[in-house]
Amino acid sequence: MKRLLTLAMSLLSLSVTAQTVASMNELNAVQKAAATNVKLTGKLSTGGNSDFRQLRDLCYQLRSIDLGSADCEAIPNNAFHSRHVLEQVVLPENVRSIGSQAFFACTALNSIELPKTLTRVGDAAFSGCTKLRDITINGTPTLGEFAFARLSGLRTLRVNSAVPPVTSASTFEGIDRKKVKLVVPRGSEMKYRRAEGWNRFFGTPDNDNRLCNPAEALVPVPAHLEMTGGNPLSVNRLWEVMAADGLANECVQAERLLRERLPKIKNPVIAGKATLTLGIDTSLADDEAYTLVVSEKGVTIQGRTARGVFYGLMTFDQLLRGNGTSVCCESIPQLRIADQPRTHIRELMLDPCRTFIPFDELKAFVPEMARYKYNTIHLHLTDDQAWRIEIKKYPELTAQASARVGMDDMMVPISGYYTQKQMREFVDYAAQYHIQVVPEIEMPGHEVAAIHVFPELTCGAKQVPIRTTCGVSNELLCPGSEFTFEFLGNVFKELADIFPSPYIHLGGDEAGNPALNCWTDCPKCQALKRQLGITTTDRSENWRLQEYMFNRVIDTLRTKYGKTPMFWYETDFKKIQPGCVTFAWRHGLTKRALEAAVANNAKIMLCPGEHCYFDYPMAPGDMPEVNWGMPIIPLKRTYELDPAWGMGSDFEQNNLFGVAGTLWSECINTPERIYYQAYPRALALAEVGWSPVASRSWEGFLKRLSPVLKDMMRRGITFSMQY
Ligand code: TNX
Repeated sequence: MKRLLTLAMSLLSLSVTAQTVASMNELNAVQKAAATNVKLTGKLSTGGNSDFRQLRDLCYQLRSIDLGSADCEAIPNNAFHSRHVLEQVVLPENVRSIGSQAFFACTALNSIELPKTLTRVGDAAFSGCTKLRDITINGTPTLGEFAFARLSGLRTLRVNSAVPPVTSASTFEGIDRKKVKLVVPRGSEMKYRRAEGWNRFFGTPDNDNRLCNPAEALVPVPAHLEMTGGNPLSVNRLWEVMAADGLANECVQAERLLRERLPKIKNPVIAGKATLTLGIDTSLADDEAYTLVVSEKGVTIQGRTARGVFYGLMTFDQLLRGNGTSVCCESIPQLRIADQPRTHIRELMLDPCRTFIPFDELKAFVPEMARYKYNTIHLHLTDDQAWRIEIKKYPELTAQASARVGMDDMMVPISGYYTQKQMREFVDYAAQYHIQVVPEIEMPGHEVAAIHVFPELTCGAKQVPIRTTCGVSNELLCPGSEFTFEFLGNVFKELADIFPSPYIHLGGDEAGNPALNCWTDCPKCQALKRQLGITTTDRSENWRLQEYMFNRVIDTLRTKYGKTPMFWYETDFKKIQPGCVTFAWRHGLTKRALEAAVANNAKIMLCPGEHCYFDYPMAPGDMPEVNWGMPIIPLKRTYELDPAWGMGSDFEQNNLFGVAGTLWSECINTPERIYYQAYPRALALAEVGWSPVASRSWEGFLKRLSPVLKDMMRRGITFSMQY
């Protein structure tokens, strides 16, 4: 009765306040941003800036959506991906399919009724809807993998079909059968009891994950894997971790992963303990190298350093995961792995400026990267749209430039910054996973947020608003003003103290290409040009000024703080200061960036746009459906990256610094969507950066990818499925 009353009241409030329109194009931008209840009555569009994309990305306050009288046969993939405030949905009466991840992590959704017309619910469609209490299925749709996984709040599942809908074994992954009431038509219980997937509600289903096949379990693929024969190691035993001196952190990590994979061992299935031995072997050739031996009695991991031991543990974790059809396999064959990385910096770059990443979400990103042996996280802390790091000397920066409304067409409030205390905590946390944190402060472009707070940082001390759109701004830091150097010096002083990494990234991108004229008429810049003897007027002078600016800052960083500066390479940077690291990022210009690195004897990071820009869609129609004209980067393209770019072994030894994937966030509007953009391409890049060519193959990768992705789905990590 009480529920009926609540339902009636909520329907009443819906009818009173709902914006009722045929299509989203009838609402203006403000109405979309303000909408909490929307009822659509027309034929719904599904491609590009569709009704669904607008509902998801422009109506950020949307709590209820009524499509009951709309015409729509297919709810698209990702239709309401990670909409955390969406509580109620009425589906169209003629709907036939719900796309993959359509309601992924709609954490406020409270009930759903699937109409009779429905024939398919896509993979992970409702995964992670933790408040979903009631599901009613009226027809017999096929239910995809993990479609109703991780529904910790589920209490009633009502299926009004005497024939059990076809499910996969993973459809109800994580269901707590003591808490969920399955209601099926009288007389059909036996059929449900026997049907795959549904049998989860009646007992523990059989385990398909028996003997791990190491050849199909590991990403990145190891350099050497040898099967040594004999009886496999049974893993359902009590494990004891024995760690050598100096490996306290790895011991903790080992215990954690054993707890995660083997949570239910109360009475070990096999008598006798298994031992995980962690040790140091200084004869190994590389600081990140390790060996891993599986015997009948346990596992021994040795690294040249703690880092190597940690990577051995990440490999062990994947062996335990086996084929991914359950949390853990039952046994691992005896084997020996000898492994070490091809490149020494394997990085993902996060951009909390365009869209802020809350601190806890930022931390959560770390363990996932570590699984695939990434060792660097690059934080893009300032840009035109925000300043995201507390600077004690200039508290105005975060006070005045960390909150705005709007990112392109999304009229969303975006605010937040990291305190220095948080960043220190983050550095320590990441270090437990052997991940270093490299901070980036942009100069001289992409710095409007700082200029907004201190107009004297730019030529003519112009007052400029914080930018709310993507693209490039004309306001640059003024190289002719001493305040610019004083400001940067003070900021870098604090950064150098917070971040122990030997590297600091100085930005340097897009401050002259496309050509900007900020410095042309500025009297201070003109005076500086005279002083430096620069007489050209073809804009090459801009690059000379930039060089002057970089040289001064680079000198400060190196001599005062002992840091190695990094910057985004632009082809007009003819001279690279000795010891700096450049980043090859621009589409089509990688070769020129590499040649410049060789000519200057500099190190270079490979993150070419055509392979490594994970903010771009992975397939046509994939998220982000609306963007500034991003090219598509398929998974295979990422996998095909040759980190040496055909430049030979001298280049690889002397110049190649590592590989990086970027996650610029103009179009990434929830933390979950960072993972969606990153994975599975970040898995391909992890292998590009770690594995020797001889071990790699696209076909092999695809086979090895499958258990990784199953494991991610089980753990509630989202990724693009359109590869
Ligand atoms: C260019 S990549 C930029 C960023 C944008 C990105 C979008 C780079 C060094 N600069 O400011 O976010 O394109 O993909």
